[in-house]
Amino acid sequence: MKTGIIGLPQVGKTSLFKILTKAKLEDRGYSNPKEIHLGVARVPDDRLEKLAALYKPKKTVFATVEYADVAAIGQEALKEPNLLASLRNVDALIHVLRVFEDTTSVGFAAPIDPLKEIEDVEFDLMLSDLTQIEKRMERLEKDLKKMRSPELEAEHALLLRAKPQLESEQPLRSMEMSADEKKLIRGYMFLSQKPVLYVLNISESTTLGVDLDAAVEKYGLTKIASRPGTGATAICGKVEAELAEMPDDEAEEFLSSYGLVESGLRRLIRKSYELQGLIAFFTVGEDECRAWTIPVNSRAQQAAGAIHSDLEKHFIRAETIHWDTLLAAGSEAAARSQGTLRLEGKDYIVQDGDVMHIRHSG
Ligand SMILES: Nc1nc2c(ncn2[C@@H]2O[C@H](COP(=O)(O)OP(=O)(O)OP(=O)(O)O)[C@@H](O)[C@H]2O)c(=O)[nH]1
Ligand SMILES: [Mg+2]
Repeated sequence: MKTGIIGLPQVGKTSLFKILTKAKLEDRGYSNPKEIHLGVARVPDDRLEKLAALYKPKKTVFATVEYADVAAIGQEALKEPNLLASLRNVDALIHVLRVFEDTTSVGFAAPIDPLKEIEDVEFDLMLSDLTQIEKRMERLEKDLKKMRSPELEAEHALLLRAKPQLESEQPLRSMEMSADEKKLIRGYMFLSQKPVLYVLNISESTTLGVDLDAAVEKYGLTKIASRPGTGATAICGKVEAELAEMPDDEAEEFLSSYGLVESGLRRLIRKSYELQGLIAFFTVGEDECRAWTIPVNSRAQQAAGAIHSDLEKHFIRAETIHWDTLLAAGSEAAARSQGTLRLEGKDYIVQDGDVMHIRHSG
């Protein structure tokens, strides 16, 4: 699962990438500013931390997400084949919007207007998709003249629906599609179809005592964020950059001095995880407590496959309990005697926050 960080030039994309992945880019020999930076971030999870406090395992393993700091969008950028290819390859987008003023740098003469930034970047994404559709349709129409096939006809019909959608400046993520159509369209990796999280990069002075949801409302993103496959949040890049360098207890104090209860970065990572329809289940023990990432609505047997393909193959049952029920019971033995530790079969739909022991044969 990879998330691409996009946005107009100089809005704070690389800064966000650095705090997300704790990457020290200058140490890693990224010499070319056009190079795509890749890094991994830990998905913060209070539930796993609490489970680890109960089990005191040797190792606690958080879920991770991969981020790509692609490059600025705009001015023909999407016509560059390398950039376009890496952007097509991501599963979701984080779109950074500038809400900070920086008088010390040049080029910040433009007024702060996140809605305009969304419009501009979305336009480029849609234009790139439209160009791709037009090329493919030309080819398809030629092929269909030679030979009619139901697959090609279905594809053609779908593109015929997608084209006017883009022409009327509606991203493909808001087009209704059946499961079959989604499958059919997947191979195109359309940019405007990818789920997007808009991130307002707000200035440190406005964060004082301001809650981050209020920023989303203030800059007019609430309505946009309710569209399909779309979310919005805010962070203060400057504050987060300082936070990233601090030990946890100091970080907490620092946050409260800004009137914040939670780091915006934690929320951001979690939101981008949710936006992709991902949930976590846990395995626990004295050796290791660990979060595993699965798509929402996964069955228990598929979830076992996230751990190991053998567990999926030889799956018998899963001992299951929700994380907070387990914590309230205090131990698995106590939960078992209370009857809250259940045995679930292969078709059980795993819930976000389930703790599971997979029983298997062989
Ligand atoms: N005041 C303030 N300045 C910021 C913030 N985030 C980034 N900047 C400044 O904005 C400039 C651009 O930041 P980058 O993170 O390099 O932005 P970018 O979007 O990666 O830029 P390009 O890759 O060139 O498009 C730098 O001078 C940063 O110091 C912020 O939250 N507050
Ligand atoms: Mg950059």
